[in-house]
Amino acid sequence: MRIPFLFFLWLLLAVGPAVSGAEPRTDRPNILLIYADDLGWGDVGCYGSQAIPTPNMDRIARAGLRFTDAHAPSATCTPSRYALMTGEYAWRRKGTGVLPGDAALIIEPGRTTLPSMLQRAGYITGAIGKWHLGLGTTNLNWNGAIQPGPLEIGFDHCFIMAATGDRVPCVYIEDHRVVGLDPADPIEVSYAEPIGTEPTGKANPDQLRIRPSHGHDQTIVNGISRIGYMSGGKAARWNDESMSDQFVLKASEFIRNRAKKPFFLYVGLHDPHVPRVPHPRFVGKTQLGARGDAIVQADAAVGALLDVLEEQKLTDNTLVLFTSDNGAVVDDGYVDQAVERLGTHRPNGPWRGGKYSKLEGGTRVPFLVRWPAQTAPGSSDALICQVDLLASLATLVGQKLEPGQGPDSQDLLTTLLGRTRHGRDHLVEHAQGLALRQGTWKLIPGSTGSPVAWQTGNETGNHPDAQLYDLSRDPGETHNLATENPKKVEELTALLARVRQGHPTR
Ligand code: NG6
Ligand code: CA
Repeated sequence: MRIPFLFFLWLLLAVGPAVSGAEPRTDRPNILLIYADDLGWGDVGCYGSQAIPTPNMDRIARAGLRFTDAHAPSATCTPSRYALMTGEYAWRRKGTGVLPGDAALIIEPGRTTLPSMLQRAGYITGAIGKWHLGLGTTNLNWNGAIQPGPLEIGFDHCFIMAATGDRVPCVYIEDHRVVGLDPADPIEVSYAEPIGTEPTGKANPDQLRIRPSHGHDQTIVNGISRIGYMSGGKAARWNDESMSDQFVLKASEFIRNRAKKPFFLYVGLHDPHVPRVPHPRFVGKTQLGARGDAIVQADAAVGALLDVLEEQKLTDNTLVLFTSDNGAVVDDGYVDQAVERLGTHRPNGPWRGGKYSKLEGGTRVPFLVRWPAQTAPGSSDALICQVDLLASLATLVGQKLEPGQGPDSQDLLTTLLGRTRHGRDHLVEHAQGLALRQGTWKLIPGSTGSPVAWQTGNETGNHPDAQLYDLSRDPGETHNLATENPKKVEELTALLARVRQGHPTR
């Protein structure tokens, strides 16, 4: 009896922690997920951009895999990030559209998320940069403890902006507190009524250094009018020019201070989202004005993070993922020379549409994967989506997902690591309304709604008639085959209806 008991004890000590996930396995890679904001497929050198130097993004591609048919889950930020974190298509849930800066957290604490799954696997997890998934519950007091937020859905640490660069409150939040807040100058935020006595872009255009082209005419912070009103918190307000450096600094600290555990670090870059206010050292680095220069700044941030991995001797065993939350937009609300100086540059590459669009440019984004210990360099045309990261990384770290967890997330680990070219069978693309990809077929059901997204000039893909494209022959979605091929339209319409009705895609 003694020997089996001792053997049992040994088994428990040796295997138990690995099974329960309490102790990290040393063979698991660190995971660095860099998520750019509004960066288009065609903006990156290794995807063919000639006008914007991106040597560091290209550096990831040189030693890794470059995906050409990878998608953000939606054509705007909040729903893409929601799906990335939860493994569920955002359009299944109400309230997952672009959020105001004072929105409540839209992911229920306790739910299985990308960070909570990795936490369970023994990872230390951090979120730095853009959040835009809401904070707190209703009527959040920005001067107290800001929760629930990232820390309640699986991150051990965070340093974030609440929403976007163009939305108030223009302050950083570290864990549960606004950074640098003077209690004598409390912050108030409103998206309904003007608040306090601060100048607005609408009433005081003379005080602006960048004019809005549409919207963006409320409280002025750092010479730029934003969406929403805020008052107070003067000492805590961010400086747009140093935002990228600030995120790099915090992300670098996180990597350097990691405990003896593998880490998962999510870095939401702000660039090249509006307002585009790169640090002076990047101004004029391209001929494209602020948008091009902001991409050079994003590239420098990527380079700085890769350098920290190098310095910490973590390059070989860190899985680096680099992608963007939606396609590109040129005029997204400020007059910043992006339109005038675009020249022949095509921010969305060969794809039609862009941010806000059901056409390919809405969601087809750069997607790079590097893990020198495991991936051979190359490129892949497999159809993949960021919603798949939850299930794929769960497999990587040996975590099981129950059927309801990450219901739309498919395990494409072998695809991500370049061991197969096989990706998804089909994917729902989401902007205002849905579209469906299956193989190289693309269906956009007939829809009302504007053909162009506000004053951005980006085509939305809305049209009263159904559109059917064969991307293998017509990547630019110019030749509608719907009348020629009604059977295909019917087949894809039925498949979209099944997925929409909750047919699990995992
Ligand atoms: C739009 C804003 C746009 C941008 C976008 C969200 C106006 C007129 N336009 O409503 O500037 O902020 O929301 O972008 O307000 S995202 O990348 O966060 O989805
Ligand atoms: Ca975005």
